[in-house]
Amino acid sequence: MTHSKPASLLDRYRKFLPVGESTPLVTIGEGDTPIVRAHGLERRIAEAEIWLKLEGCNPTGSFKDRGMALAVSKAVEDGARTLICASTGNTAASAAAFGAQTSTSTVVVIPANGVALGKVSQTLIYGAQVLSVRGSFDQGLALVRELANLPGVAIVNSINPDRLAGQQTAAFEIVDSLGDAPNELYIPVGNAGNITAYWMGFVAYQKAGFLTNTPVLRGFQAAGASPIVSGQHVLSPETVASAIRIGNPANWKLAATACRQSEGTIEAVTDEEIIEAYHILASEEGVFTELSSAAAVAGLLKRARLGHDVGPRVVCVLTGSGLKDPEAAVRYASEPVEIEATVPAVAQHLGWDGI
Ligand code: AN7
Repeated sequence: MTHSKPASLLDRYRKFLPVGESTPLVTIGEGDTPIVRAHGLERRIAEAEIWLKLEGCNPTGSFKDRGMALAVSKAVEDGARTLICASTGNTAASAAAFGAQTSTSTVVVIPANGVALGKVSQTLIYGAQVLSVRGSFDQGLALVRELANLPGVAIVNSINPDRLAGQQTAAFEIVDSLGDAPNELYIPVGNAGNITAYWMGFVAYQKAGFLTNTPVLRGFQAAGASPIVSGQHVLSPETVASAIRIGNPANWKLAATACRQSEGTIEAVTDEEIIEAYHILASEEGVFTELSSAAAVAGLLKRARLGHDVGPRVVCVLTGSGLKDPEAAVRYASEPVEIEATVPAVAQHLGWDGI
């Protein structure tokens, strides 16, 4: 029996992407992530059909692998010797994985405080050079923009248009799965690349005749890191959602335009609301997502609670895996209980009679 090699993400959607005959289609197995019905959320928001796009199921545990596949394919095509990025963690891990796979050296700049442990450890084990700078993500990105001018260095942050082009594929997959676009798309916003890419993807698919109406974009920043909501840079962004602790988003203008064209909104959710949504996703949906991803669901619950019309069909983009940040889970969940390894001890602890 012969098996044909399944097409990679970039190959599947190549006619929508800037790839040519000579572009090596690098892949680590990204894309084709599950989309599941959110029955727990639907019990809370009766009027809506709610879906979760599980981007944490990408190989490095976040949505970044989609755009990184294209950015690194193009960088390799152009002869880059070094990949460089600033990151709150997920971009770093993804760049490092693709760097390893293509034998390209990878340099990542992370803020010294507050990158989740799982992201740092992944990035290190893939073999990247990790530079922890005394400063914010925004300062790291300013530094990386300067270094990217050196010959042979490719910047793989979302200011690289190939990142956005590759990330459009998530929008394509949602339409392919549901048969049309949802009415609303709920998504966390940090550097504002992903929301921009989804919009590009929906618009491209509409032009191709694959969907009837583009969705309304509902982007959410953490309240302590919400420059797009306030209209002002945030010098010292603060939130438990470390991935979106960003005070001056690189794609601010593009995201604002996308949002306006979709007749959508970018709003803020508090850390308390994010943690509540994080718990609900885990305990009512069986989906362990990272805090930043939970911001989208916090936004959905908030809009419903405030009496806004939601739906009728909604997709929430869960951008990263909860396993990235085990310390958060331990902090916000209850501790394990230590007992003797006997049946009576178990029965006593659980309050089971008659054992
Ligand atoms: C889980 O890794 O900026 O609005 O350097 O890791 O496209 O920035 C991560 C961002 C949402 C926000 N969810 O996406 C980085 C980085 C998760 C993330 C976002 C990020 P953008």
